[in-house]
Amino acid sequence: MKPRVFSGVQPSGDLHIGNYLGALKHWVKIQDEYECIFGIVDLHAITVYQDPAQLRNKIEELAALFLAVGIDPQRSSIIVQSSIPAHAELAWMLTCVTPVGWLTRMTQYKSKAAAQETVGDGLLQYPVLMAADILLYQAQVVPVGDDQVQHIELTRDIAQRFNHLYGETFVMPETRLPVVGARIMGLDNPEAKMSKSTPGSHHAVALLDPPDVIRQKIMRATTDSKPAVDFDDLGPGVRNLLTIFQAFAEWSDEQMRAHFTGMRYSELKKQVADMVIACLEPIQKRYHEIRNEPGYVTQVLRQGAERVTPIANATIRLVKERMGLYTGF
Ligand code: AQP
Repeated sequence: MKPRVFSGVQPSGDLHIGNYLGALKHWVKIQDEYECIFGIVDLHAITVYQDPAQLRNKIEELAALFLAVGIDPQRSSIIVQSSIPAHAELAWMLTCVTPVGWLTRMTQYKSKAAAQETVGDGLLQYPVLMAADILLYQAQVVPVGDDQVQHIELTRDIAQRFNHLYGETFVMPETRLPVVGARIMGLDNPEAKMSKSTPGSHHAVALLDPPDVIRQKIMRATTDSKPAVDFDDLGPGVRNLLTIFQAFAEWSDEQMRAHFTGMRYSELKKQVADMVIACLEPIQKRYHEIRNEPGYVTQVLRQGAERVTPIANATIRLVKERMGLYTGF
């Protein structure tokens, strides 16, 4: 049997090249090696307010984007988290074994809470729900970007604590990071990661941005006061642009040095924009085709839910038995 993978994306805004290079691009590549479950984690998205009509639309958009980047629904299961009640059910059971102190020290909680007027309890519980997503499917591997490493470590802590209290139940998941592109930074501020929820006209390149918009955003990217690329003294903005190019082009470090050393920043930006536009073009084309196939996305999501529900139900039953909850019928 192939080892199992779970990973997800929140339908919380426009999917950007950070999400793609940090996660989705690698999901596509591991589909033969693993039994993959890829989630549109809408219950996570509502930890901060989402406009209901927009959220519904974003869920479908994200499913179509999963397909457009190359997730194959015959080999991998694409699911919407809220269509499988076991995610929320297991999250509650795990909440009951998770010390609050583990949650209040999460970096993402601290930064997202700081941006809210009223902090919902869901924002604090977010990593427990993420642990439930992973442990529900007894996933061995979780391919994510660098910002999620702390949450997967917490998932392991929660699994360990549960196993200690109630007996061996959960498989211990491992984090899988991309070698290049694990943390793409904002184009406007290369000190902070590119994020769907960060405002700013040229903060992020969305996967569905038209070519002229992509070019404009990249040409405006923050660099530094030096004139040209010096690999021995790279500022964060230039490093970020080179990383974006390298992750899309899949070039070696040697190729990067040979090609970009001494290149003026305006030419670097032009070449990064060309590469991003060329790589996103087929994805965008496929995306529009998929959106024009009535019923296709719904069918994929239904098929995904049907495929994974038996796995989820088996875990819930096991956890109930372990905890002494009612399993009489
Ligand atoms: N900047 C990034 N560089 C590399 N990988 C990234 N990921 C996110 N940002 C970057 C990875 O994308 C996957 C999906 O992320 P998510 O939707 O679950 O939420 P997130 O990590 O919180 O991403 P965002 O874009 O910052 O969304 P918001 O603003 O809604 O919180 C994950 O594997 C993540 O590591």
